[in-house]
Amino acid sequence: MGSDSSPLPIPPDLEAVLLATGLGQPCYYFGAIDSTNAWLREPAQADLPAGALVVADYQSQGKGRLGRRWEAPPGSGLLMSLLVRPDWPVSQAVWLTMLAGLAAVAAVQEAIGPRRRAGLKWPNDVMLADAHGRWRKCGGILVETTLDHARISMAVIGIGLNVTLSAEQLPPAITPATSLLIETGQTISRWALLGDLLRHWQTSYAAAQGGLSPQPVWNQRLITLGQAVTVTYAAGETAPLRGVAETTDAWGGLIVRDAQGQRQTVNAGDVTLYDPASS
Ligand code: BT5
Repeated sequence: MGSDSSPLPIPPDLEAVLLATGLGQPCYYFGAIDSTNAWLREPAQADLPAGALVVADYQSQGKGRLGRRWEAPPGSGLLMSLLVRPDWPVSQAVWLTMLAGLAAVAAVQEAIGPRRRAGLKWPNDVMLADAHGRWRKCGGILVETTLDHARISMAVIGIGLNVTLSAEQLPPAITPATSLLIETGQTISRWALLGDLLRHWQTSYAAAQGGLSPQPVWNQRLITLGQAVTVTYAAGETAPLRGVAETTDAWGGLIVRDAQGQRQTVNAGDVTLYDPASS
């Protein structure tokens, strides 16, 4: 698929949202694609301007981190990628994940109203509390950067949110999954969600362009902080780390106090919130 599939005319209700926000210019809409992130990174799209947006109903090879997959049935979620050209030093790349997470969680919270809480799980999961207050994953962020002399010349901000997936459609996952429909019983418009997300992104990205770090606000939305956690590393290369997640550092690393009272910084890994009483 990918370069073989062609964009379709933009559905009128998506067009209306884009016109109302003035964002997502130009926008490419696909019925099916391999991955919205991969499409924006193809050489054929190299000259697209910052602000270009790709939206798909279905991805045959939706990407997660570390070669993992993002699975969603056709039309069940928001699958989008936004192109930005921040020209920031590479050390600021994590700001993009923070800004995307903050925009996604704000849009989700607005869409579901006060009856459920939305939050972020370090480093890139969008979470919703179920009826029992247990956190479940309703979305994920994948930021892919292109560097030029240690500066970010281009970044693709990929966001997947589960909107109308039913319980039967949820993919099996280490972090239990959910959707906005499952938690609220309501069918929320993907495009309205996209509009809110783009508006939040625009405001905080502009502030970050002016030098304002999103990290303090991100810390406030991280459900991980103050929790007992288990951190596992890619390919199980190191023994899992257990401890209490205390805060994040300026580079977005998670600072965990281990059982020996030592502070360890985790820069990449998967976090499970765990109940110390049950282990
Ligand atoms: C992520 O990776 O959570 C980032 C997902 C980003 C997806 C978007 S969709 C639009 C754009 N285009 C792309 O190709 N990708 C982006 P990670 O933290 O590695 O989590 C991946 C894991 O989440 C998988 O291994 C599954 O366990 C789980 N998972 C897969 N699909 C899911 C879903 N729909 N809902 C909840 N969990 C899911």
